[in-house]
Amino acid sequence: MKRALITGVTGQDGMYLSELLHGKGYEVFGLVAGQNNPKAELLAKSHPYVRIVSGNLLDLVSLIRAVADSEPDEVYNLGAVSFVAYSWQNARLTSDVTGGGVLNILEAVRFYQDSSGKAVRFYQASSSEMFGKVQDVPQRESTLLWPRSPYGVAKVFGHYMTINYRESYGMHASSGVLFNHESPRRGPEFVTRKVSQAVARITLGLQDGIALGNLDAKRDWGFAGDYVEAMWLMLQQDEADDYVISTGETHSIRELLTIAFDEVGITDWEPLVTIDPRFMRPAEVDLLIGDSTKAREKLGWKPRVEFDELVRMMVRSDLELQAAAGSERSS
Ligand code: F7E
Repeated sequence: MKRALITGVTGQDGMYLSELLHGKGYEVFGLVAGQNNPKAELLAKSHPYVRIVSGNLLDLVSLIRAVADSEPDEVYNLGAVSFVAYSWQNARLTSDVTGGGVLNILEAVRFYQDSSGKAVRFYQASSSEMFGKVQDVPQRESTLLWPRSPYGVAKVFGHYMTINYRESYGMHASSGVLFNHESPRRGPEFVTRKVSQAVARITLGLQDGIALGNLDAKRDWGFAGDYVEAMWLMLQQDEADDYVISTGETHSIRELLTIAFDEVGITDWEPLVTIDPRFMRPAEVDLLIGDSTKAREKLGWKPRVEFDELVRMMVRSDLELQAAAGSERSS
């Protein structure tokens, strides 16, 4: 039975990856930070097979212990401060966790490999945010990185550190440059879920409208369930490498709104949306569209869920959640 340790296990990707690995017969360990963390309690209920290990990406000693205790064959580093807008207000913390945390977990893995003699395969969750002010369209593995947020800068650090550990120590360390990936489990601070939740609440008469920032930004949005499969495939290759994971399609926030409102039969959505400068970013990433040819050819990976289907799935899920919360409120 293979063993995997996942950091960021309580997040959207951590949950999908746990399910995938559990389905493949892995023993899954999940790193959870903090004392009495409510997310750990929720995870224990929804994913009882995940063995929770206490540790924090900021605390190298805790990581050394977590890796030694879980004796992993594979380590997936998904933990990060991941909300781009928040990273300007918390630039130091974002740099430490999202950037420095990668160095800490790499060191913990290297220490474990050296002391136990067991080879460990490592996955780093890199991000399309690293492309920032894009230097190629579409973006691929060789595209020059030009991050536009403290989050993007921190991810670049982690990305190159992963490559450096591969080249310096021969570690099987791969970096997945994942473009935006969403699902009904996405946090409500991200734009897709913010929209799907608002559309559901507007439909049920719980909210009048939605305040957003830049409606013209374009993203390459895929389904998180498809993307965790790419993470696993990277670690099954003989050679570690870096891969762009994307759909190859780009859509604006306006298109997202059109589909989300269409799902509930609203075609004229403009009166329901206000532009609020609070949601504008100090520097925007205007256009992301990825070229995942390498992953398709070498990993045999391809996305299954289309953008239209993804948005509708999220709206339907939020309608159910909001309706269930409503009936609880009235009972
Ligand atoms: O923003 C625009 C916003 O916060 C998408 C993270 O998973 O993907 C994600 O980063 C776009 C931006 O995701 C609102 O300005 C407009 O252009 O959903 P988001 P993100 O910043 O692209 C990458 C790959 C990651 O690695 C990150 O961890 O939508 N936008 N109005 C808005 N965005 C938000 N959140 N809220 C708004 O009201």
